[in-house]
Amino acid sequence: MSRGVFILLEGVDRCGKTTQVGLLSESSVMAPCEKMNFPDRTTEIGKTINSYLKSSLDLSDESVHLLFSSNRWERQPHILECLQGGKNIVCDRYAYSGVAFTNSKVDGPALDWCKACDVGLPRPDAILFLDVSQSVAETRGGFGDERYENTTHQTAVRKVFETLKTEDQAMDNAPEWHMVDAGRSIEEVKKDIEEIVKGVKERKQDTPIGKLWS
Ligand code: T5A
Ligand code: NA
Repeated sequence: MSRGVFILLEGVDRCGKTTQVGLLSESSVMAPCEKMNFPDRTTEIGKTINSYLKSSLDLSDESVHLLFSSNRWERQPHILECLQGGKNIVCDRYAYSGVAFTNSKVDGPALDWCKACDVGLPRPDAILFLDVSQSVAETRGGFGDERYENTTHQTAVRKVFETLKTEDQAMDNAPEWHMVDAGRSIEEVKKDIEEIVKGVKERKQDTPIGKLWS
């Protein structure tokens, strides 16, 4: 039996990740599929993260970064169980958002420090980066409601994602990166994503499960 594949959707706020994660998880291409998202606001750690994002709690940059990472580690056993059991995973944000949103802060922690706490997590097989211009993202529903949703920070976040992509592309064992033009209709983006995922399954489902950034 082949293992499940681990597909990660990343991007700036309001790029349409949650919409596309939902559609992909229901697509026959991914069956059987488990849908995940980070932060997972349902756990005790996730509730603290939620208070921070809603600005009802203040934490140092380092402290909240480690909580976001811990929120992924608490799901590590379940992720491995799914993949080993032949279940595909589609995930809405992961360590890449973790590093991008912290390192992009003014005088934020260094890139290597940000990456260190996520080294060794289950490695996604592919990252589908939903690429949408900042001006389009800001016209979409709800932008500006949470802590990081302002133009300056989002622009800095994009730059860190670019750096992470470049670093991954220089590594032997890293997820595949696919840039998806997310400025199109929901249906067009969905079709593109399904085609990419078919290829990822063919290439990855008979390879060992990897560890992130190692
Ligand atoms: N964060 C996260 C960290 O700092 N560290 C970490 O380690 C992690 C994991 C919350 C914040 O946490 C930060 C990053 C975030 O700032 P979240 O819970 O994922 O992260 O919440 P959001 O990212 O805020 O989710 P978004 O609001 O960004 O939205 P999505 O998922 O990108 O977009 P979606 O699908 O909800 O769509 C937004 C709107 O656009 C419409 C939708 O209907 C919706 O109204 N839409 C489209 N409209 C036109 N054309 C399309 N193609 C469209 N696709 C969707
Ligand atoms: Na957001």
